[in-house]
Amino acid sequence: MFCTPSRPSRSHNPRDRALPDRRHHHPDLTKLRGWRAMQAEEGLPETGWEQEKKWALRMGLTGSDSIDDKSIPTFARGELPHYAGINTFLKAPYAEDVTEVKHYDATVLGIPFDGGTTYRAGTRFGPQGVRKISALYTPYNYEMAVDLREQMTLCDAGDVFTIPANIEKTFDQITRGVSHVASSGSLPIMIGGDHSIGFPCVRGIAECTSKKIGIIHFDRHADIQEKDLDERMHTTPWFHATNMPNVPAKNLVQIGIGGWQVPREAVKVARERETNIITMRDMEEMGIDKTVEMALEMAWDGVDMVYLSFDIDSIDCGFVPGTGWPEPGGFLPREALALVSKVAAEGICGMELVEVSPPYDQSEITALMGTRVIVDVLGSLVASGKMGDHKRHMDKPVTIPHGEFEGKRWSNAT
Ligand SMILES: [Mn+2]
Repeated sequence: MFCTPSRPSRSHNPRDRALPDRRHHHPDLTKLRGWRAMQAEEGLPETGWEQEKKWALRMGLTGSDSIDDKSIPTFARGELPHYAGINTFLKAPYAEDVTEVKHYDATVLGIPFDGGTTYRAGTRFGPQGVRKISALYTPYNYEMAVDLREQMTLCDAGDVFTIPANIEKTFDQITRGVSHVASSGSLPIMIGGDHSIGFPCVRGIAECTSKKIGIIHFDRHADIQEKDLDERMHTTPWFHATNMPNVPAKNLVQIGIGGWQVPREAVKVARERETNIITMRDMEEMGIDKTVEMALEMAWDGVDMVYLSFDIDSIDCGFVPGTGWPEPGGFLPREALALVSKVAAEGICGMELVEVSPPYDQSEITALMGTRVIVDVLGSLVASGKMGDHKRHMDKPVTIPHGEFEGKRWSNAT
């Protein structure tokens, strides 16, 4: 018989085993995050999940008699199965009537536009690509010990109606859509689209407030020149955003900049406007915590809220091939996720995920990475209790009229 006498035997009393400090598999086990997260799950409610199951049976009819699990409906509704259904982001409710977004803590809106692209296009399919792969996620994160479905409300308002051949009209549409969501008090989460949308997205929030906004921008590229190829392209959002009186350039913090694709024109503007650039190498040398500490200090200095812009190409192109301007030497996925989580833990007034281009993607890994950035931000906002903090600053809400219609669409109902 093999035995290990130095190892204390495990108690067989169930009451003892339920107590974390009585676990003896290893003396340090209870110090690990893995252990703490396992215990924390017990404290999370399940009411949202119970409600969703009942809702699914109401919407999708009860399942066949032969199915033992009576929560399974005939028609797939909500989270399960992950391969089925009509995909909104994270299978969140579709706010088809966008006047309803005010009922949700956060609203996802797609911005399918790649007219600002100066190399590879395809980001007009970004929102649908991200929504599709987002279906494989549950709303629960083990390490954060958060369950988004239980701890926040989320909807997907669908896409802004962009005008493919007209950047300026598209910008106006985006600003209008974002300002509607921001005015409602819901947190706007934009899925691009190329990075030209950064300007109209920030403008949409800036128009709803008398307060000041800082920006934390993850990218390999500075994106701050005035024009590119004679237009306001995806290389230009921060020039125009920081022209707005309540978006000071000194509160723009750009993290991950570097490589061989930063136009010198942009550097001149960054220098003139005194933006703050932390290169990939800076981050590597300082470490994640110090990088975030500096970034937050500079972005939040004298402003009331911070906007988060995440260009997927800030991650090493080996992980995100499906993007418009791939560049080697970027963040590792773990670094990027840790950075955005820590930034979000201080609160944000909105975020955008840009430059996911599904036609160039492989096995949906770029879209998957983009999804992770968004859900990690949401998880961090929930875990830190900062979800909804931006609302009080939306002191100049805009009202956009809706059309009049009564009856049913595509229906025989009278
Ligand atoms: Mn970029």
